[in-house]
Amino acid sequence: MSHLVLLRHGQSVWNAENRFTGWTDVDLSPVGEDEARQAGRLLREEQEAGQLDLVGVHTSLLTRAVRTATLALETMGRPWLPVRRSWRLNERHYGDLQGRNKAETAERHGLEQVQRWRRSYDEPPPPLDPSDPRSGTQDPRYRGLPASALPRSECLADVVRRVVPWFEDCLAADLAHGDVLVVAHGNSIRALAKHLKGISDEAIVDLEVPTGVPWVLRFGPDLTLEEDRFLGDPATVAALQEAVRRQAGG
Ligand code: DG2
Repeated sequence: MSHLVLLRHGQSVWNAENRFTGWTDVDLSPVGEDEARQAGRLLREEQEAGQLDLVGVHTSLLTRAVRTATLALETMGRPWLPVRRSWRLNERHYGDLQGRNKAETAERHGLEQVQRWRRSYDEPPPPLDPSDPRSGTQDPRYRGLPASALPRSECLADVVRRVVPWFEDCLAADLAHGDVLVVAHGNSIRALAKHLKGISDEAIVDLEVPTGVPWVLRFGPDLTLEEDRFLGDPATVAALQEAVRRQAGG
């Protein structure tokens, strides 16, 4: 038996400003730092109750996930756990929407269109122009990737295509040795959960992942998913999920 803990980073400064973020590298807000520590406290309680014994950690290459992992591990008393990072866990690339306010974008394009860009499985947002300074081609963290592999916009199906090989090549082997924490993003976690829980293309539109709330998945032999639960008060978690759903309005 092993556990996978999926943790969306704490609130970022652009989450606080209700702006589409994607691959933009923004830091945690003070609220996000508190959420990361609170996630660490919840994980420590699981650990002390004998329900969890982390052997390793994975994060994206984005600062908000890196710092969330650091703060949570310090709080749970395991700052020494080995950590690996991959661009494959990055947030879905939000294309030309990156930097734009979600509610203002809904006023301009209509709420229905914005919700399709946010949640439909296969409709990517408008792409970034390759010459756009937001395209990140000079960013040293992606120097191992050919410029042609850097996304200019992604739908959730694109994220599934980059996350599933990472799960099979990297995470599945780790889970054979014990419990693992993955600190990532709303949509890279939705993509992973879609694969692990077998959620259909239609039903995935309803899955919302709040910031800073650990989501524990328990696996049996042969990586069969046996149970999954968010840590913390269920009513509070449901209210946080609803707040994410309504970020563009409605
Ligand atoms: C958010 C997700 O990603 O936004 O890119 O704006 O998890 O890195 O804060 P994160 C973004 P929504 O898809 O929920 O609008």
